[in-house]
Amino acid sequence: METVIIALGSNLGDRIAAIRKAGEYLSQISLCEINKASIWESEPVGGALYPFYNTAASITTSTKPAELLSQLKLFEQECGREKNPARWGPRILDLDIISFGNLVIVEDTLIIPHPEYKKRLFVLKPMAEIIENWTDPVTGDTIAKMIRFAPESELYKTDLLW
Ligand code: PH2
Ligand code: MG
Ligand code: MG
Repeated sequence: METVIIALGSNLGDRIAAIRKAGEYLSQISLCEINKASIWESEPVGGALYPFYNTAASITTSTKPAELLSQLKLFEQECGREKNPARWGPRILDLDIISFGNLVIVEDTLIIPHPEYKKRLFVLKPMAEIIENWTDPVTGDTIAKMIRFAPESELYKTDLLW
């Protein structure tokens, strides 16, 4: 059984409804009660255009990483996400595996820890709320350190519940 950190994002349609639906789904597939970070409103980073709601959750699973990835992709589509969306296009729901226990995986379709998360405050700040003591299995860096080095971007914690 492993603890898996999942980052959630939505910048299209009823964003809070999508995050809440994802929360129910993650609770269902998790073997133990899930930990949920706050919902943060964040400015779009990269080529994305509309503001996001972002958060993170930790779940526990005995499912293999590739299998979990396909389950999450399937659920994104069930929530109305297009199968092959444009890279920076708006999305109803994005579920990214950030870390999977202390595993390090580099495959064509799956890289763990997530290749971009260190640069993304909208991932790191929610993560820090739920797994403060976690360290990156490749670099040994703490979340606090990664937050110090991440490029600036605007985000604030909302009081929305999910
Ligand atoms: N996701 C992206 C690109 N840019 N910006 C914010 N603020 N939040 C995201 O979740 C996000 C993004 C690609 O998945
Ligand atoms: Mg993403
Ligand atoms: Mg994704």
